[in-house]
Amino acid sequence: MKYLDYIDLNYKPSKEDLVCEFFLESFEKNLEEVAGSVAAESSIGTWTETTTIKPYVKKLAARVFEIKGNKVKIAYPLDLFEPGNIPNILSSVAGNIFGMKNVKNLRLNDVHFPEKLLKSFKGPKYGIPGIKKILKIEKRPILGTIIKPKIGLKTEDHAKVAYEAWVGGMDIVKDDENLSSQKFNKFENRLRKTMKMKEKAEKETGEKKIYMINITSETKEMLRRAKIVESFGNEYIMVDVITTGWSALQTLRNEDFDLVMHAHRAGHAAFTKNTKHGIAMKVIAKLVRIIGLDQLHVGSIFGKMFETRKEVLENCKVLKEKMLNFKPVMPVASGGLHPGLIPKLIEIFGNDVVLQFGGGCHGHPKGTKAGAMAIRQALEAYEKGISLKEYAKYHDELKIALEEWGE
Ligand code: CAP
Ligand code: MG
Repeated sequence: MKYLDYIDLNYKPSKEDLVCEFFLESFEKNLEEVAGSVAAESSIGTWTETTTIKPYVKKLAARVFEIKGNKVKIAYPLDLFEPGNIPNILSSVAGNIFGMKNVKNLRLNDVHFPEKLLKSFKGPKYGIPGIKKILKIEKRPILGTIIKPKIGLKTEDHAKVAYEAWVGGMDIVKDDENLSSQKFNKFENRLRKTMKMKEKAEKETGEKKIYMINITSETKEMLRRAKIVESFGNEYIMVDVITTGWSALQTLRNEDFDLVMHAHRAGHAAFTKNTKHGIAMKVIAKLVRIIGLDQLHVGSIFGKMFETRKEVLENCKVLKEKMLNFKPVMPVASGGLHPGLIPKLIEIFGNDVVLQFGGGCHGHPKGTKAGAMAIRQALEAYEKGISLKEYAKYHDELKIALEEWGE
């Protein structure tokens, strides 16, 4: 088959096809042929015809069925893929094609998975309903902080900062993405000491508190760490999904731990940020949901990261829209957030969101507990329909936060 043989603009994908939407730019005026080369290379073809091709193999050829400007849609027969195998699917539709010489730019903007393929994956164990039940929080956003400095604190200092954040009003305290089990803060020791502080904070506040410990490591070690967390009766783990990889996540999910899994996406911007080349974050969000993690960073619009409101809302949409019988995944807004942004954040995200404040909690001039109090006060003000400025008149911690970071 020649590249142009992979084009069939009259083809109507069947409901069993996997359909990919690409942005494609070619160097010359041969976009159709380059689209054909993408379909070939991501299914059964290569740069030249081969004598070994059989008529029955052609049934597995991908087909370019729509080209509108630089938007190209390609349909893939279901049998091209192994059920239950995310790495395999990506090795076709997000593999060699990004590196082909005739492709100037290529971005995988969306993937529509057929139900038959979705059925071979677990989906989230808890998702939004399960998380709200565990946290006993029904009608407000969940408030979280990330221990700062990102790494470096000794275990006892880490646990103390966590305690201050919990008693100040945070629901969740999480490890940062690059904390694992470095010599200054070993995993088991951190778990033990921080859990003790969690129990202390729960007693003092009468509120459910959550510790999201980072288990990111080699897969077997991750399973070992998850088992320890589960044995301590902790409810959550966090894992860096990009750096650990799809196969490790499937292994983790297949263990069916009684643990809510928080997906940190450190590294995603290496291929999601460029709108002309790479893979869109909404595709990553779909993969995380299909494999079955329970909450995922989606961008924060107002903070320090790059994503636009449109992109962030698209990420939220794929986490919550109907997808087989998969539970919706809780979006996490994080990165450069502070108490003054809370009304705007809730206006956009609604209540089904985790709002996370790292520097915006531990950077408060009066310290972590005051930072957490300011965040909680900003939420209270919003819930009471009072402006932050007005509420700050009677709440010093919020007043100082607004002076420090504004709204
Ligand atoms: C936020 C954070 C998160 C980012 C990740 C950080 O801290 O802990 O990792 O939110 O980005 O290390 O930057 P700050 P995203 O609150 O101090 O910014 O959520 O976009 O994946
Ligand atoms: Mg971080």
